[in-house]
This record gives sequence, C-alpha cells and structure tokens, in this order.
Amino acid sequence: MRYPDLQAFLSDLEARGQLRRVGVEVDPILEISAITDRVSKLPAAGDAPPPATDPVHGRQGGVGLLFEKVKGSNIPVAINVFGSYERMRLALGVEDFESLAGRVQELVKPEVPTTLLEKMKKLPQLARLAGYGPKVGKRGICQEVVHTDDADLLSLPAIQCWPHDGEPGYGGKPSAQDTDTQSREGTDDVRDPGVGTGRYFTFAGIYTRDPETNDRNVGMYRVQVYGPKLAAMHWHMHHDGARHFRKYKARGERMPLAIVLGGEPVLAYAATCPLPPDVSELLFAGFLNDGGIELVPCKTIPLEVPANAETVIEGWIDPERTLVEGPFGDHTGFYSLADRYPRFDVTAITHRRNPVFPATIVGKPPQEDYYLGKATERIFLPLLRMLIPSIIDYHLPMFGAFHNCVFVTIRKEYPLHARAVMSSIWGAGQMMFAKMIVVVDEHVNVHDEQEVLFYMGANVDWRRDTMIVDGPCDILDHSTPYYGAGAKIGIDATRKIAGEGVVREWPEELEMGEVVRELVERKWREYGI
Ligand SMILES: Cc1cc2nc3c(=O)[nH]c(=O)nc-3n(C[C@H](O)[C@H](O)[C@H](O)COP(=O)(O)O)c2cc1C
Ligand SMILES: [Mn+2]
Repeated sequence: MRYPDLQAFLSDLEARGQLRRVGVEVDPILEISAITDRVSKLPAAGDAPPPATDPVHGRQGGVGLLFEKVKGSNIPVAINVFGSYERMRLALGVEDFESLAGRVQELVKPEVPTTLLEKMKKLPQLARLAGYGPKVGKRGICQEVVHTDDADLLSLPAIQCWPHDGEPGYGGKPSAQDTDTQSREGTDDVRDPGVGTGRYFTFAGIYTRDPETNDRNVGMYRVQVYGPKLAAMHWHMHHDGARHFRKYKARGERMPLAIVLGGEPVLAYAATCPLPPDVSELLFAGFLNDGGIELVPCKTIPLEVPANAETVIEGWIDPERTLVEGPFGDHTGFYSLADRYPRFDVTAITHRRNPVFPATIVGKPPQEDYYLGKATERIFLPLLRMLIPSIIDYHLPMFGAFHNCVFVTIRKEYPLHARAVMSSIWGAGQMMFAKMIVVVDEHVNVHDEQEVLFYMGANVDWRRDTMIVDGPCDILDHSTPYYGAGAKIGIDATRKIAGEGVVREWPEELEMGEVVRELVERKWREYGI
C-alpha cells in the first residue's frame, strides 16, 4: 500500500497497532524526546519476526507516537513512525527491502556495464519514461492555509532533543573550522530570547535547486529555529544542499529554499538516501511511490514542493550571513558542537488545515534513523555490487552508528583483493565515511556480528592485514584530528593466500565430517539428551 500523505500513513499505522496516541499534555522541550528515546529501545510493536539480515536488533523500535497535546502549539507531533523494520517497510509500501532492491536492479540492469555514476545518471531518462518524474500541478493541500507577513516559526512545535542543544557557549566558542561549507564571513549571532534554546525541525526535507543545471535536490538536514522568521541550516559540506549553496554564494546570489514537513512517506526516506549528486531524490521517491510525486509552485519563492505535504516553510538563504548553530545531540551519541551555518529568512509558511508535525530524535542507537539506514543498506546492495562486483553482501552494525563500521563479504580471487574492495568502498559516495571496514570470506554470515569478529580475531595479523588511509570523514565524528578529515582502517580478515605477505601454511577450519554428522543425526533420540 502506498500512502498519499503523512496522515494516511499514521491512520494505517494506528489501525495496525503500530501507533499510539498520547493525549496528556507534553513539553516539546526534552519531554517528547525523553519519551521517544525510551520507546525506541522497546521491543517492536506487532509480532513480525526479525529479518535474517538483522537477527539481534531486528525486533526493536517500540511503537510510533502521536502527541496530540503539545505545550505551546495546537499542532500534534508524530515521531518514531519510521522507527522499526515493520513501520519502515510500511512507509515504503513493500513486503521486504530485498524486493525493492530487486526493482532497483531491474531499473539499472538493461544498460551496458559502465560506472555506477553513469548508470545512476541514466536513471532520470529511464524513470521519466516510466512516469516516475515529479508532476507540477496548481493546487495542493499543503497550501490550504497561507501565512506570509504573519508567518511564525514559533507556532510550530519544534522540539528540543537533548539537554545542551542550542546552549550558548556550551563546548567552547564555535570552532571556526576553515571550510567553505558554511559561510564564514557573517557574524550575526542572533538568538531570539523568546525562542528558548535548541529547538529544531528534525524530520524535514530541504528542497533546493542547482543554480547552473536547475537540478532539484532534497536532503534531510536539521534546522534550528531562532525566531518567528529566522532559522539556520545545518547541511554538511559533503551534501548536495551545501554544494548548491556554494554555487549561489560564488555567484553572490541568495538561494531559494523550502523546508517540507510531511507528504508521501517515501519522500522522507528519499531525503536521507545517499544518492549520487544530481540524481534526483524526487525521481527516486516517484519510483518508490510507483508514480510521480505531485508538486505545486511555492507562494513566495521560485521552487516547487510536494502538494501533499503537511507544512511548507518558504524562504531564502543569505549568501553571506551566518548564525551560530548547535550544539545538537547527534546520531553519533555525542553532541556536535556549535558552528557557523547559513541563515534562513522565512517568507511564508503554508500548511494544510489541521496539519501534523513530523519529528525524530537522534542519539545513541537504536533510534528511528537506524531503520532508515538499514533500509538503505538493503536497497542499495545491488547498486554497490554493480560498482564493486566482488562484494557478496555487507552489514552496517548498529554499534557503528552508520559510518563507524562496515562488514563486507567477498569471494576472494587474487592477492590483496580485499584491499581493492576497501579502496572501492572508500570511493563510493557516502561510503567514503566508513571508518572501519572488515572484509571476510563469502562463507561468513556478515549479519552475525560475533561471527565476523571471530574471523577478525582468528585471521588477522595486525601488521600484515590492516591498512590505514587518510580521507574525508563524517563531520560529526569528534575523534578525527581535523574537521571532516582523518584516518580510516581496513582490516582484511579473509583467509590469506600467497602474495599477501608471508603466509605460512593456512590450516583448515574445523568442521565435522558428513558421515559422523549423519550418524549423530540418526541416533540423536537414542542418546536421550
Ligand atoms: C534523521 C536524520 C537527520 C539528518 N540530519 C542531517 C543534517 O542535519 N545535516 C546533514 O548534512 N545531513 C543530515 N542527515 C544525512 C543526510 O540526510 C543524508 O546524508 C542525505 O543522503 C543527504 O542528501 P544529499 O546528498 O542530497 O545532501 C540526516 C539523516 C537522517 C536520517
Ligand atoms: Mn542529493
């Protein structure tokens, strides 16, 4: 089943026992977050078995939540609604992620083998043919109510997730990291005293267009609220929103930008997908939705936004002026510290009558984002294999919080093959952030973390079988010596062969013979055990 909008999704979740309404009044400052954090760690609602690809953690996630009475706003907050395997599958309208992965493979297969990037670039033509491209119409529920002069971000129930979020001075002065992601020049550190600190939109799609190619991008970036018409945009330098911004900045132009809350549930997922630059998230969402996403023109800026969204915030990013954004309790399990980020000035807020406000929190896993990431892990396997055919399967363990750890199985064919695979992974889009890659042989169950660690312990000589390389890192990683740059390790835990350094005779792994196993199987009852 595919849902036309967030509220249709919520209704269906409720009918399936996957959503709980909370009628008692709650505070958007920390209380919603504390409840959600606790619920995320509960067993998942329903009795679906854990997927084979996540046997240990596959049954967590509690229930989706709808807070009906939020202090200071008349808009209800929906949270953790993607926060389990079951709800993630429902959001994408699939029985399992593998079938979707199959569809992705079908879509890119007819092409002659070329690079992944070329393949992905062909996606638009292919997909438009099949009607997956966005369709611009005239009217949408997202504009049932329009506020321009009276637009007020503070009317929305933006949440504060962690205690030090937005706390001025926490963790020292903004680091003034010398990168051009953010605009460095501006110094207006505006905070509206009426706002409180650290209130964020945490589950919004950020819509921008490339000023040169006019390509659309949608990314999920957090937005800090500073006042009725003022916010800051936290996009990482490696992401497409920041890339678009750099282009506008170089041209000395302000950038139109829309913050979209709600719409078809596939949109929120697509906004988190590590698609290559210039591969449209809207097109991908249309593909997931099995039909193009309907858009409507914004009221005050030259952009189009999903017609079925709950709420849309329109405005401009200033090319020069910044705000001190953060700190923010992040998906790493630590605070990302305050820094300068571009300033967003609101020109309009449009919404449907009686909107719901979608939110999420990130923090120590598992949280809702774990399931978004796991969906991507499965759906992108065929694309990763197209780029790096030696990969059989991979697994991003929960403890790695996405970027810290990747387990990979390969069918090893030649000396140092595992190293080639590691380097390829570090060259594959957002996989470049992988801080530790462990490569094991095909017969290892890569989703069984104990089994992978067993081979890492048994098969690795730390001097011979590891490699440490420098490269771009997740900017949220507080351990790197530089902002967004540091070292990564590749660990070759495969069986070693000639040509991989000194290899003494490699013993066979223990396994019972067929004959004795059959004997024991046959006599099992007789033993009386
Ligand atoms: C819950 C959640 C919050 C996120 N917050 C941010 C953020 O604040 N800034 C950012 O740059 N990326 C954030 N991301 C990651 C991006 O959404 C993701 O990497 C996406 O692929 C970026 O798309 P892009 O390459 O089109 O920019 C977040 C992801 C999730 C799931
Ligand atoms: Mn993108």
